[in-house]
Amino acid sequence: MKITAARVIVTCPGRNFVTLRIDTDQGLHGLGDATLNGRELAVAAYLTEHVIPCLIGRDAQQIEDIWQYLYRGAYWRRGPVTMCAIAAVDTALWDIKAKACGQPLYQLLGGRSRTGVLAYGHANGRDVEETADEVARYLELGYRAVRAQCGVPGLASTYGVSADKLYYEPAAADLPVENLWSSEKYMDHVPKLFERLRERFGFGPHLLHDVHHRLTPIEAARVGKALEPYRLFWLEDAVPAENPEAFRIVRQHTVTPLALGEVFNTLWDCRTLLAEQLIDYIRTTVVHAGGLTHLRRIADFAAVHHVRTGCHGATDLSPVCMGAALHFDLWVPNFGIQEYMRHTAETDAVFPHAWHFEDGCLHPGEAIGHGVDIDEKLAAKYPYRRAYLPVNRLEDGTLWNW
Ligand code: CS2
Ligand code: MG
Repeated sequence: MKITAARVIVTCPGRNFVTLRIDTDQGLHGLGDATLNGRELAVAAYLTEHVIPCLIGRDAQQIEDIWQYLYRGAYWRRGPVTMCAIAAVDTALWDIKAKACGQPLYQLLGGRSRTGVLAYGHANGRDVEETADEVARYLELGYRAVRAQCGVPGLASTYGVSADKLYYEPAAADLPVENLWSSEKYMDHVPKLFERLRERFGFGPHLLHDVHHRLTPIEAARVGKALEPYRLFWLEDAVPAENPEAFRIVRQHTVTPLALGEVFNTLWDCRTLLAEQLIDYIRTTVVHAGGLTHLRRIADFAAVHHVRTGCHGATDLSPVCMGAALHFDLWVPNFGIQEYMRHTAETDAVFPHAWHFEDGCLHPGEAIGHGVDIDEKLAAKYPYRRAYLPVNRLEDGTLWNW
């Protein structure tokens, strides 16, 4: 089966998405997500200028060889742009292979390992009570796991809190907006949020929280300890992850489960954290970690060290990524949980898909391939619009982690 053509589709139904389509001489096509929030055109160019010319004429069935060719053969390895591009090719080729077999993708990975994919939604509010009301709404929607993010008194904004309650899109059009941050104010406030949530909802629902890279190791240890009475499912991105040794400090001080890795793009980024069991959930996902071929390797290495998966699933990961991730989640033996930030109706119209949400779980469906397609005519109605993620500063102006 030869690759005859490939093209990049950039569309912006409310936010930018980059999709790779690969066509073959047997009339089958596959799709892969190549969206990197705020750097979309970098990946689009990498694919168009440097990857697609090398794909034409290759055997679409040789998924592994093409992965190795694009990774080892590029010389300049790793990094979010390169690995997003490889992920898009890999996902499209798995989509094609499953279609050629007439099977839903999860069957090619090893079949289902569970009845459904436990998902978590995103409750957020300006203050504790509004956040608690949003948690109640997600529980009424059938979620059994809810991430809670709350405004911090004295700060005009903080990560994860938005005007729109069902959709969260941090990227703003044109140039980066600047936010102000105070770790002290945050650390004083966050235990109050979870004390209230457990008081109102008890210990039935899984509660999660995303620190979003903003604390030092000892601060993260302090927050982890302070949250222990509220038994979080996980505390995410407590510390920026370039220095994995930082988590040796956090781990010594708290039994609050730790999640990390949505910004990682290869197994080598995760290796120390997994080998030393410094975390409990690995957040790498299909679009940013080299596709299904590489994500399976990360999951297997994690499984050896009792670490479970918790794939990133924010609005800026397209429905193509979500579709492929759900097939991975249904198969992967050391599954933990899947993030599920809903896409808007505009986005869902551009990307018709087979998955659905029911009883707290996502289900990929039985369509062949990963079950997601793209309406290219509709996609063309939404031209690219430059957008950036925010930039964060401390109150004295010091540039900080967003
Ligand atoms: C967040 C994301 O979903 C999450 O856990 O960390 O919203 C993240 O901020 C965005 O994906 C960045 O593009
Ligand atoms: Mg996160």
